[in-house]
Amino acid sequence: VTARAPIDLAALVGEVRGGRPRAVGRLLSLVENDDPALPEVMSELAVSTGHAQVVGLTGAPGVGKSTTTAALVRSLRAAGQRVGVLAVDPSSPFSGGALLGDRVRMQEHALDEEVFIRSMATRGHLGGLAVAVPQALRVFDAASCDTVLLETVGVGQSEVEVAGVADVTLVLLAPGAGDGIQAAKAGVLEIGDIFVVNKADREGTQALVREIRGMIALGSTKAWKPPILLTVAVRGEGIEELQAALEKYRARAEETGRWATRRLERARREVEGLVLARLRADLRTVSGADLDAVAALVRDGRLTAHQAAERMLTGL
Ligand SMILES: Nc1nc2c(ncn2[C@@H]2O[C@H](COP(=O)(O)OP(=O)(O)OP(=O)(O)O)[C@@H](O)[C@H]2O)c(=O)[nH]1
Ligand SMILES: [Mg+2]
Repeated sequence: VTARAPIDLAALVGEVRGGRPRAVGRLLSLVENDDPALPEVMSELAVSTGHAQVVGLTGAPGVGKSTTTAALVRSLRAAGQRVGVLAVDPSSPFSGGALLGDRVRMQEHALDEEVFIRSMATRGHLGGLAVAVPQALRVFDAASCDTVLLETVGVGQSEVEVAGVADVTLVLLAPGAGDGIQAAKAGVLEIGDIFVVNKADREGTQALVREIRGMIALGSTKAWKPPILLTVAVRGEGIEELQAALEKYRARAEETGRWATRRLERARREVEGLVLARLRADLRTVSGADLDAVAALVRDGRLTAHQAAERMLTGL
């Protein structure tokens, strides 16, 4: 076993605060690999965080999330913002692969020192997405990003989970085969703070807008009525309006307390994730009971699973 070169944490954190892209990348790798130095790193970073608005983008495959992300980066940069982009792939154990296409799309921003782009895989991460993503977001935040765009890659319930770590969630839909409301997975429509009908250059846009409007009306008890915006992301159309909607959302949410409530919920989930990960890792040592031995008793019908769980938790 070769010893890892010691990391000069103070220097690294200092460089991240200064917005040095390489340092940001290095710290994100520590997050992704669940490095033992993370607790210390995070405590160093803590004072520099809390500023960035985290914007989650979700929607069916091919609806235009990456194109919209790239267009938003352009528009936010024009407004002088520093921007982070985090593409999360919860289904893949390593970075790269599926995200390659997105990297090409992001190429125009690749040399911009005020844009940080990172793709991250969370499968196999201790504590999973609920722990890894908030920590990564904190790194962008500490690097003085004003906005962090969070795109989910892959499929599954993870979309909803990722939305849970964002300050505001954009649900993207598009007219045409397979991109409309019926294509949205269960639970995704409920999490939309802002609806974006992308590919508004296509036929069926107005019908889709009516459909979304009808659906929003059903949940009209909400304090915030989600607006519906039209975009043609490939041409950058409607993106300034989308940026304005994000600003409006933040102002409103800060006013009503929704902002703070969401961040509380996010912190709660993150702490819970860390606790559960620790419990899982410590399971054998916490009670002194041996999981394998207990499992054998369950297999042989000498303990019920409930009794076994009790034994694991209490040692009795
Ligand atoms: N006509 C039209 N095509 C668009 C628009 N926006 C994006 N597209 C095209 O739709 C395709 C998919 O766009 P992406 O941005 O990769 O979609 P995505 O949601 O990120 O896709 P996944 O990451 O694979 O889920 C690309 O070929 C885009 O060029 C638009 O406004 N109008
Ligand atoms: Mg994409």
